[in-house]
Amino acid sequence: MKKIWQISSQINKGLKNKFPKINPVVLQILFNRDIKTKKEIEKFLFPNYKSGLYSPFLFRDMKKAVNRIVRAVKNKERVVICTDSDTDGATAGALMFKTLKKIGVKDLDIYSAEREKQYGLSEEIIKKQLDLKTNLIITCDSGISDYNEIKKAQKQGIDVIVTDHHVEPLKLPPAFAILNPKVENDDYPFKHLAGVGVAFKLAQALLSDKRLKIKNNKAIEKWLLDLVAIGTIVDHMPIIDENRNLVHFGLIVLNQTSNLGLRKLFKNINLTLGSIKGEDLAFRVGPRLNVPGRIGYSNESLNLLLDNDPLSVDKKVERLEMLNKKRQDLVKEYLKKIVKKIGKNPKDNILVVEDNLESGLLGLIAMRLVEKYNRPSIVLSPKEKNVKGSGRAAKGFNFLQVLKNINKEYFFDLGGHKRALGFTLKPEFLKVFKKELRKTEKFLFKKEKPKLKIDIEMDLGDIDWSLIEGLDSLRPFGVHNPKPLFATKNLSLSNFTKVGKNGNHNKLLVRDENSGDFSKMIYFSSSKVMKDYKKGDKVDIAYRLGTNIWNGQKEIQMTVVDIKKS
Ligand SMILES: [Mn+2]
Repeated sequence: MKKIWQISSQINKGLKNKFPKINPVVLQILFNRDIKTKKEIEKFLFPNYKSGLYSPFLFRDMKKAVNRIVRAVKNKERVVICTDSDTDGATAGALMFKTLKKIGVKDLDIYSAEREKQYGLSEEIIKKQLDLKTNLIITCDSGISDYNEIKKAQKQGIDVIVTDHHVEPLKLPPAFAILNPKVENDDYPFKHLAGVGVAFKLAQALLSDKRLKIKNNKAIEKWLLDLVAIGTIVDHMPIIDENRNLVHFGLIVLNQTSNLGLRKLFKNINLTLGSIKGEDLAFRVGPRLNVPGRIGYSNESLNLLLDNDPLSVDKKVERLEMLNKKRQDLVKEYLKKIVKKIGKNPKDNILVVEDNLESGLLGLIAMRLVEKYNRPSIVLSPKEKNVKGSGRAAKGFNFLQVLKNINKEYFFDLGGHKRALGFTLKPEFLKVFKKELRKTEKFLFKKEKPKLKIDIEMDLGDIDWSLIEGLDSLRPFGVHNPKPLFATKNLSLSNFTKVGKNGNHNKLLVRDENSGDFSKMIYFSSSKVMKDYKKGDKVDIAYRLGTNIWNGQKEIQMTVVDIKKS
């Protein structure tokens, strides 16, 4: 699909003169990210652990939660953690488990929610905890929507502390305490913490509690940050404000982590401690830690993060690798089948696909359909007792508006935001749901070409090591702080050759006519695109900058993102 390039408007000379020490390209990128004043720029370029984190006691119920947990330690109560099965849930659960152990909770257990059944707490778990005489349940990355289960627990004498970051439901659960920055009457100043971020704030408060007399509490706190970095990036939280500081310091900790599960997982996918970046977490580590929640057992990633036995850790890492491969194969196979069914140019504005699919993969498949067909997509998997569904859309579309026109009685559960939906339908309403969905699409859908946001147009001669260093100061990249994208126009395509095992990639040699500079670029998965080009063509290229080690030599690597004829 051809993309429209949107090049950010250029900053003026006055601004460049105001910040003479900052590379003007870096300044332009900061400006594009809406970081404009001296104070904002300094805060962004120089993460600070002390001033960059808010006090955990800004959460409305933090004091209450801490007091309750301190009491549980003193009275040797039984405490149970309930968490979600994805990466955010697993890291949050592991972080909370380690913290509670450190502060002296002896009778401690932990559960991951079975996604197949439902998110968060279940009646089953509550019943079991009553039998086991549990006194306190702490939820991680979940709980805010579990009104009935929490009511039941509280009624029968189990206190529940909810730590979550999902949107406030219509009715807040009657929990003992709720820690969730998204809850409206909570004044916590930063709204975009991950589930693991909220768990970390509780850990911070607990470890600093005078009554618990924790030695080296600040060091213990910092060693938890590897988990925070992973959960925050993989859960697609905006890497701004407090998250930027947590992830910045989290990556420093992670690159010297003592967590055996992480060390072996990294090693298995050729990530070297000392050089692991945010992108590695997003694209390499994340899929592997997410996969058990999709097609394996819900607690597998959590167990890996808590395991200290080398032999069993090896087995767990191998199993994640196997599951990840299986996940890739399944998605490929499903997509092939679906694409065959709906053809090349479907007439529907919102794609609705229905098939007997693994429910943990629906979101991934919907996302691929959005990429392929450039329209909102909903994937349904009808089973006898329920119909699992997942929707994805590109920027500019709003599922929440779609939902306004659909009866909520059709659903067992429903959650999501503008561009992503997850739900479970009651099977008897499947037909009418699809019908009502069709009615909404007419007035909601604007077909637009996908856009590519480009930070700055440059000459090839502008690229040097000082720029690469400047770009590194913008790390960690992630949501709301994407890896910078550059464009150079009117290049001569001097040569290009197929590379890679199957010749899928291309190596390009281009020449800047103005300066006479030559540059090599790599263009992944480009065998189809490059068929339309020949040597000598005039081209515009959008690319990213990074580094690569080649024969022991560090070199600047330019990675093509898009190419056009000039
Ligand atoms: Mn989460």
